[in-house]
Amino acid sequence: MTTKTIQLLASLVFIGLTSMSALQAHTDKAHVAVADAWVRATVAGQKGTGGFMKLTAREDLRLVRVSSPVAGVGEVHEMRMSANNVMEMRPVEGLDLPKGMTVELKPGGYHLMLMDLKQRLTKDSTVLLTLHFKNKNGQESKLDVKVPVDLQPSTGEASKPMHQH
Ligand SMILES: [Cu+2]
Repeated sequence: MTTKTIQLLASLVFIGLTSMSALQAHTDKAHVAVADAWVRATVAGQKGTGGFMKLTAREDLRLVRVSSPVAGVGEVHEMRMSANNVMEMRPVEGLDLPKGMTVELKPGGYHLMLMDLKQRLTKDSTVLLTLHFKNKNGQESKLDVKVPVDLQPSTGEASKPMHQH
């Protein structure tokens, strides 16, 4: 290998590293804090389920989409009473996350909808969710979160003894 090739390789590695750190800055976890996240477990053959969590953004953001390796489609949904008093859910264009305010996604309210599931989600497994945000200038950012699969919110249930004799 000539010195020139080595120099070229070195600069390629350098470019690779800088573009990688740029990517990390783009997916900066500090932008949004995630708490109490869970995804509802499914039974065999079930094609859709919900994801729930508390989100606190450190700048005005809008949650626009969710994606996951386990789901073909991910949307932000709202659940509300229809004109004829039936609870129905439907996709929304986005969910506003005002700076510093904790927004709760929960059963019966806003939630993440995972559809076209590629596998069964069993309790105590984990799914990777990528949350997609837009800021006021339309710039997109995303955040990866590993979320436990459960039958119900883990809060409050956590203190229950695991083994009873
Ligand atoms: Cu839904």
